[in-house]
Amino acid sequence: MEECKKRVFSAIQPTGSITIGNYIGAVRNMVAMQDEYDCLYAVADLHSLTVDIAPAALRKNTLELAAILMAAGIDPEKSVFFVQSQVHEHAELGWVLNCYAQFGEARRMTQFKDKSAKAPENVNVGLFDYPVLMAADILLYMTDYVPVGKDQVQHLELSRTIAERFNSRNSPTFKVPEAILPKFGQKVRSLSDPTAKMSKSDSDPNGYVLVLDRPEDIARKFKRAVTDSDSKIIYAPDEKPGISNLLTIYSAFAGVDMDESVKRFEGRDYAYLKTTVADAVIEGLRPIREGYEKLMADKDGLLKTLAVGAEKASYIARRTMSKVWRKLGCVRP
Ligand code: ATP
Ligand code: LTN
Repeated sequence: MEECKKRVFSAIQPTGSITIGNYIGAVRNMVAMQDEYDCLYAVADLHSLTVDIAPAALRKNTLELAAILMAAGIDPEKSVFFVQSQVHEHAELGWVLNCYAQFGEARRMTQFKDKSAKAPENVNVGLFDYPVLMAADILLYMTDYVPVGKDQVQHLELSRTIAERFNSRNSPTFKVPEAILPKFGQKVRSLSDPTAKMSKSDSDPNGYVLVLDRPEDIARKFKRAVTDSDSKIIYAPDEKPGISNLLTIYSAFAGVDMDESVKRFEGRDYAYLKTTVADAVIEGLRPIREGYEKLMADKDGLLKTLAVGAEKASYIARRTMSKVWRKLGCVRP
């Protein structure tokens, strides 16, 4: 009998184009897990509605992100790959789980505090509720593992709390999921402020490198990267966050471990480090850019692939929801 594979779910919101932080922190693990696990991956467009995004931008970003993820190695033949809003059960379970999340728990989420401080003019209820919808995404598929970067760990903890609460108030229904973090690169830092996370919503575009950035822009951003005053190239995230960040990015793109990275830069200066890291990133991103262009040239094909994915995801989602409605006492024919 074939052993039942563990299930993996993750999603990325199409709020903007993805950075090498997203790539190193989440996408690489998502790609790597496809061979061993039963994976479902989504473009989380409902989550993007929590920011003020124009319809044309959401449409464009959704297709663009889907193409980037596929070009980066998410394979719709191996994994179920879809757009979140095409599977209506996400919103339905989101509502149900609202009633299993406490106001005080959601209020403690640091992402909510950060994002509401950054955009005080639009602190909508969706922004507050964001982690509950994320819990719905995960629990809907009886997920075992969730590959994410470090900033999502607190949300994962809330998903676990919600699952446990539902299971104990009703009866065992949901799997209690676990976060999977990469060995290194859990928090890739901004190139212009290495104390902060690299983030695509940073107001300073020199802080992040986008997967689709042009080679000359990548080279320029690394050249300007903030380092520190001495000239030692060692991995010491607390004392030398800028240099350690460059080494982390290098390790990820050159495909070598940290010891090997540090060895390669022994006796070299910062200028050499910056150009070598930039070259590795440019080379590593080249096939993704090329794959992306090809996929975007056939938008109908892309839409069809996503529709097939949504159909497969719906099959699992429907079964979970019929269990949930029954357990809750919502009457069904
Ligand atoms: P925003 O800047 O709009 O908050 P973001 O760049 O943080 O967005 P998300 O869509 O929130 O990106 O994140 C997608 C995935 O990438 C998540 O799993 C997240 O943990 C991971 N991630 C985001 N930024 C980083 C980073 N700097 N280092 C490592 N992982 C990251
Ligand atoms: N909130 C996540 C995106 C996301 C997600 C998920 C990640 C939405 N639903 C479910 C893992 C599992 C983010 O990275 N900003």
